[in-house]
Amino acid sequence: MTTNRDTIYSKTLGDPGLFTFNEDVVGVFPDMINRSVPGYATVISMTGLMAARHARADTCIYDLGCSLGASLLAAARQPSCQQCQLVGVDNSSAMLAAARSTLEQEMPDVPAELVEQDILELSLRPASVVILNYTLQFVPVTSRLALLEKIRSVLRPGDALILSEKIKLDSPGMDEYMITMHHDFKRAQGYSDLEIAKKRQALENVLIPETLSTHRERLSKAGFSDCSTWFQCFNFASMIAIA
Ligand code: GEK
Repeated sequence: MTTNRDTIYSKTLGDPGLFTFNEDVVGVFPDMINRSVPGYATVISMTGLMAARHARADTCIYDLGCSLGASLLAAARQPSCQQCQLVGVDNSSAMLAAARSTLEQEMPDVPAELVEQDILELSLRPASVVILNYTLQFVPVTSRLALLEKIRSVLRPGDALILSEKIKLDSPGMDEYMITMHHDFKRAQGYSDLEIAKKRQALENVLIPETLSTHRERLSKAGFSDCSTWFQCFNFASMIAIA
C-alpha cells in the first residue's frame, strides 16, 4: 500500500474547490485517512473481528465505499470470512484500480470482487455483513434511508451492518468542542492550520455529518432490530446495527 504523504491542501492557494476522490487523493489516501480520522486503524481492525463474528458461509460480505479495501482486507484475514464472497464497491475508478492492486499484493489467495458502481444503484445479493465505513456521510441525506432499507433487505435476523461516520454532536457547544479537538488531532498529525481550513472548506456540503440519534432512528426505521455505538473518538463514531 502506498505511503505517500498527503500535502494536497498545503499548496492550494485560493478556493480549494469541492473535494473529490480523484487520482491525487488516491495516491495519498492511506496517509490522509490515518492522519485525519482519529481511531481509524482501530476501527478497521475491529471491523474485521465483527465481520468474523457475523459471517455466514456462502453469503456476501460487502464493503460499500471500500476505497483501497482496508475493511475488506481486515475481513479477508479472518478464516470465517473466507467462506463468504468478499465484495468491495466504490464509484471512484482511481480508488478501485488502487484497491485491486492492494488486494492482489496483500491477500493473493483470497478472491475478492471489486465493483465500480454507485452504491445507490447497486443490486445487493444475500449478505451476512455489510460495512459502511465513512461512506454514508457522502451519500445525499435524502437517499440514506433507502440505502439502509436496501441493505437490511438482503440481511437475515442476527446479521450485521457496521457503520462508521463523522458525526455531529447533539449540543452545539459540544459539537464545536469536538470539531476543535479534531483539528487539534490533525495539527498533532502534522497538518498546518491552512491545510485544515482548506480541507474543511472543500468538504463543506460534500460530507454531511449527522447526530448519533439521527443515525439510530434511521437504522430502526430501516428495520434493524438493535444498534449501539461501539467506538467514538471526538466527532467520529462507529456503530453496529443488528438486522
Ligand atoms: C475505508 N471505507 O478505508 N457510491 C460508491 N462509492 C462512494 C459513493 C457512492 N455513492 N460515495 C462515496 N463513495 C473506506 C473509506 S472513504 C472516506 C471510505 C473518506 C466512496 C468514495 O469514492 C470513497 O472511496 C469512499 O466512498 C469514502 O475505511 O475518504 O473520508
